[in-house]
Amino acid sequence: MFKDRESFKHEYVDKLIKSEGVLLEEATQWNKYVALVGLLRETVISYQAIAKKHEVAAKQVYYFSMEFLMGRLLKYYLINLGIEDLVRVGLNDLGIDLYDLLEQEKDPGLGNGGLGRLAACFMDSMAFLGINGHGNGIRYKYGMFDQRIINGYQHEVADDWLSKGFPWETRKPDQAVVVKFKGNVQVEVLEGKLQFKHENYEPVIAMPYDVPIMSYQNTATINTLRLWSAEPVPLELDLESFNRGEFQSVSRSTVESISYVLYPDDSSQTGKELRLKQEYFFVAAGLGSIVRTFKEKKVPWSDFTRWVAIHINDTHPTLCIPELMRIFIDEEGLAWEEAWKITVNTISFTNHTILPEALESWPIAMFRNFLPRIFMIVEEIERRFLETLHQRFPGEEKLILKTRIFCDGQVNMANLAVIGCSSINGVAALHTNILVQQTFKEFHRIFGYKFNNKTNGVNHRRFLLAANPSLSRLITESIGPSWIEDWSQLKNLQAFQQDRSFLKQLSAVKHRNKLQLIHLIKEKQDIILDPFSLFDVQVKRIHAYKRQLLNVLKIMHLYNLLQDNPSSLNQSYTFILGGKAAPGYYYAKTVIKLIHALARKLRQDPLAEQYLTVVFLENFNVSVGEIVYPAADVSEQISTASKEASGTGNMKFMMNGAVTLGTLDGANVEILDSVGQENMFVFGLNAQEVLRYYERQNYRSWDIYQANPEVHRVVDQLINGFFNEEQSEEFRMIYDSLLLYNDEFFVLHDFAAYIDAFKKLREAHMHQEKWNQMSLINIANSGKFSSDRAIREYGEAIWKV
Ligand code: B1H
Repeated sequence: MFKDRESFKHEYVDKLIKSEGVLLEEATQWNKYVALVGLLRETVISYQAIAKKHEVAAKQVYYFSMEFLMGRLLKYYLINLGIEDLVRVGLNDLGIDLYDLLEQEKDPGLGNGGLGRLAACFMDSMAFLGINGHGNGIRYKYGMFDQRIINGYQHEVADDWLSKGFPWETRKPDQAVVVKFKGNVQVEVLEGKLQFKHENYEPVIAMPYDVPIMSYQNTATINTLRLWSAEPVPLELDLESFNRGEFQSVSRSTVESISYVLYPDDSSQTGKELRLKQEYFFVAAGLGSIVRTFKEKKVPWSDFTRWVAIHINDTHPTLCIPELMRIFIDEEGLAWEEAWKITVNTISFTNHTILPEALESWPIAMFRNFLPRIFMIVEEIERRFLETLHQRFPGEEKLILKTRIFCDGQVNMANLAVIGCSSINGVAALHTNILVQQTFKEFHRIFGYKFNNKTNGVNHRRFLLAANPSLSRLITESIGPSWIEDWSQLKNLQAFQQDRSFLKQLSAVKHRNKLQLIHLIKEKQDIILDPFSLFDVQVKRIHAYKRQLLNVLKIMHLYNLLQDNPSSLNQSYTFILGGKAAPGYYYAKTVIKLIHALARKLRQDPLAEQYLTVVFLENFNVSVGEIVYPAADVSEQISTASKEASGTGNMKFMMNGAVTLGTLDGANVEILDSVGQENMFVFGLNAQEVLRYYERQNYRSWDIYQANPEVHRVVDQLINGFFNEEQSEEFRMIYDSLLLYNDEFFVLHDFAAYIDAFKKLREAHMHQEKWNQMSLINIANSGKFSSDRAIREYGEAIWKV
């Protein structure tokens, strides 16, 4: 790459001239940023070219996901290439501050939350471990909206992230794919075989944009994230085929709407037409390009599974199953049985949620209209599936009802996915157990061998090495640098448990990171925080099951304690909450307003102000997360047990030394296994208890409200003018959710246990050294939650690479 600083400077100035057409003196910050990215991208893709030349033929993994929350790439790639210092100093010589260029970069928000960020972490770990693993997704023109808070209310602003271009991507017109919607299917018999001809369809050009993926110091494996953009068919082609009556013309705007915007709701599905179009669009495009590449190998179709693994990230890409069948049968002339065998063995599936409102289904009429040929194939898949069911489980009507694909006028995507894949995994041990015992219990009887667990992981090089340089330095000074490439080495930090000087340094690091977060909040929101206060953080999407409300009620309770006895708190607490609400999710938006109302109330009370501060972090995203995780003392992971499939923020906090206050939900259970009871604050109902309540319907929130005066008091304060005398009805909906609608998420049930756990936490925090030990033990045991561990498991057990 760059031999030394001088050669970097030379190449950089040259790049500015050749690609941006400006001399250094004339260049804008944007020019300077684009030139630097251009240099790095060229470097990375030249490694890719070299790697391809030397590559021994290897199996390719394709990770299909509607979402990839990549985060900013520039700083991360400088670290991965090992040239951060060289570039910083070189730019400095040229009068450029690297920090300014880093700030030019947009954070591509092509995802909602955990599911999209998991896909990004997995891309890194595949490249790190030398797996040829490529991402396949959608290049949304508008990503996740920007959140603005005005007067305590969330407003959504379109995320025009491509306005000036995205310099990491390369458009590949030679690799475009035509995707066909609607129309009708003609069936003919040719040489004794059925032939299916799709006519009068609406064609869309899928245009790929490739982003090279390189991980830490591994120049031998450069993978590709391929994102598809929808474009109209070129006019020449259009006229020609149009005259032949082969297909229908579609307006430019109808076509472009397909890749126009990310659906910003990660917890409910509306069955909207456009979403179904998006799903088929990126599935058909991706498979078209995979099959094209495979055919260049000139090996028989029976070898497909040896060379290709396709993974579907939740059910959103489930159409991979019928689409691969369509390609094999209609385009390549395979028989059904052979096509089915290859398809099932090639595809694997991860489930990310058991929330019923998030499980995907499509009205049959809509499905048939948009995808007539795919519909026929899904019908045939179900026909054959039911045939085997009747043989294996005669007379078991309930089994059939729960596993069939077409039911109540809907196409059930999860059932299609389970039937058409070879592996189904949950994302944490508890979640997988619930899948097997509840959600898919009938399927478990039929396909028990398909089910397995792969506990999530996060990229510790992004969320520890890159996001927390102070802590990384301390770790490397103590145990050497091998932890960067080998997560299991973090365990060696345990040896420093009794090392006073180490523990002091650990708390100094935390202090420094708090100052950084304080700086950010001052700049962005003009709020000043106290670095000596305990930072208690809950950042994640706003959702009833994640129970931001429980956190709010806890803070209100602390306020009440203070009112009753001004010396009841002997230290200052800062509660930081952040996250986006889906635009149509009125309850979640009301919770955001409630958090702001509470923040104001505390600010206006001179006594409370000394002890309790609430801040709502505006526009939480990957970049903000990278500042927040390293600064947290306490990680709030308080979802109703059984509801959070895994959680991944919990892991990011843990590896940055925050202590978890949480329920036994998702991966919290495994965090507890790793650190032990003494190093985590656990409370509340467990999953079994929650599920039993649902089953027996014998929970009465009213009884708790009546029995517990502290609960009674905070619940009343939601509507008695405590926040605002004029608008005491503002939070009626939240009040009603707790009492009138019987508190679906057991907020009142868990309140007392939560307060109690927080009290223990407060006491623990008073012993500074003890607290620092807890923090250390969390870091030392976080290695298991690296996505390197998760991807190694996927590679070995599922993809067979
Ligand atoms: C998760 C989603 C999700 N589970 C629907 N399900 C979406 C569902 O746009 N949609 O329609 C988008 C996303 N996301 C999360 O996945 C879980 O809630 C987390 O617990 C888990 O950690 C994460 C990664 O596995």
